[in-house]
Amino acid sequence: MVTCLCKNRFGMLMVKWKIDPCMQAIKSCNVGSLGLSPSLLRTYSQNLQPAKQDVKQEKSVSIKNINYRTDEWTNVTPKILSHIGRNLHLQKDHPICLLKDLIVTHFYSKYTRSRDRPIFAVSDNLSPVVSTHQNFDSMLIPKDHVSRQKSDNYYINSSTMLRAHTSAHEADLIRSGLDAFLTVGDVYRRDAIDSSHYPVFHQMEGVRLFTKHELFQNSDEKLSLFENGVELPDKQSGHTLEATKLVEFSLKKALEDCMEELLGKGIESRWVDAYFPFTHPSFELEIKYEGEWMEMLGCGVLRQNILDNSGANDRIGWAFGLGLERIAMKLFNIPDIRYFWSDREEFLVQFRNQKNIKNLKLKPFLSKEPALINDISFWIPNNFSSTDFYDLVRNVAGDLVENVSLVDEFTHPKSGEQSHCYRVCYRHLSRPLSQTEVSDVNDAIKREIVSQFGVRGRW
Ligand code: FA5
Ligand code: MG
Repeated sequence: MVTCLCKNRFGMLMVKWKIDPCMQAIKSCNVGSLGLSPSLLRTYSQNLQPAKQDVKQEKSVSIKNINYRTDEWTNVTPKILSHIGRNLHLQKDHPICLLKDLIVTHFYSKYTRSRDRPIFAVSDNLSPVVSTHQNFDSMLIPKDHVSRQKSDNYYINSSTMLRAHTSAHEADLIRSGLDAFLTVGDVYRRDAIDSSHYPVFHQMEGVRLFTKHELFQNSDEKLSLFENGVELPDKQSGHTLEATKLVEFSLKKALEDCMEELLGKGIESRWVDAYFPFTHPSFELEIKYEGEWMEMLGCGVLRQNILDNSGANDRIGWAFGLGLERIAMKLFNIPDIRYFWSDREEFLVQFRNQKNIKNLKLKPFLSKEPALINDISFWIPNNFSSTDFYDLVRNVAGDLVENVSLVDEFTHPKSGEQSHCYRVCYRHLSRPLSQTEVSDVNDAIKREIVSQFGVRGRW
């Protein structure tokens, strides 16, 4: 374990305990392997050429029968686009769908108005194709903010993208008049490759707004939601401290109750201060998973500008965004995020027609084959980001790769050229991998590095 300063994708530095990536690579090599379909395995071994991935060389890209023009921002790949429409959160008996239903049922039954009508509205079929305005501007993310980088997102073109979070729908849903809602959907990010990160995953967004009377429960006419104050670490300039504290309490209580309902009373969890451009104060909830703290969700008191811009200027509110895969991993004892995309019957059958979902634990069905590790070093091109390499690896090797970590960086003392060394950890899902087989995949990755990045390898 090492202590380090780390950032969430919205940029705030936080001191956290984090396992060294190198150690993580080695540690996760002991985790059980996954279920790839035999046909997919044949594809890997017979055809090591990556799918044609330069969508931007085409004039347009078609998604759900709609054509979008491409431009210099386009970086979606056919592999990523192939996930659109899978909608794991809508597949009956899929663990992501089961978990979504458990959370929705919890919110439906716990928060009701007269005659048991649920307070929260639920939407789970909004298109993942959104405008950059929805994904960023509507959530007050500045034009030059790091989280907009091409290296972190999948752009269809300069103004359209695959949503990077379900927060992309918040402003629209508030504008439509909703005061309390849950939104579930697939989100897309160029991110790390390891057991808890996948470029496509599922988030649930929750928002609840309060009028003055709802928040203070008509207790004291003198209390108010708003003031003309200054921003402090625990409140926004336009909010009173008492209103903020009540909203924060309501938010944390709602999430703690939900996690307790799902994962049981004894779970080890902790709140960590965080930063998001769209909430203040902001928090993340971490839960112990296999001995390590795993971040499950981000949340906070919504920036008042979002409510003002969406016609809800007389209200104050909270919002959260949680990662369904991470919670499902904890709930069902699923050791690796790639399982969710597995079409192996041994995996899916364990969730089918089950009654006691909350007590369901995945029974290991795969032998623990040893992982094979290969290091790849190359001179990096200008404007290179590690996520360019992660995308390339996913394109060539798919889910055969369990983990990739940057283990060394080197700058040539004379030429100033920089090189990166990545440790790629391979593990087959149902059978041992031979070193020859892995070498073939590894060589295909190297060929692709040279052709895509136009650089020299160091192998
Ligand atoms: C967000 O996406 C914010 N929109 C959440 C939010 C909403 C904050 C509303 C405040 C108010 P973040 O990038 O931390 O935050 O992602 C939220 C959760 O998604 C994480 O806590 C984690 O559970 C999950 N997550 C993030 N990246 C990945 C990934 N690559 N694979 C799987 N799950 C992920
Ligand atoms: Mg986060």
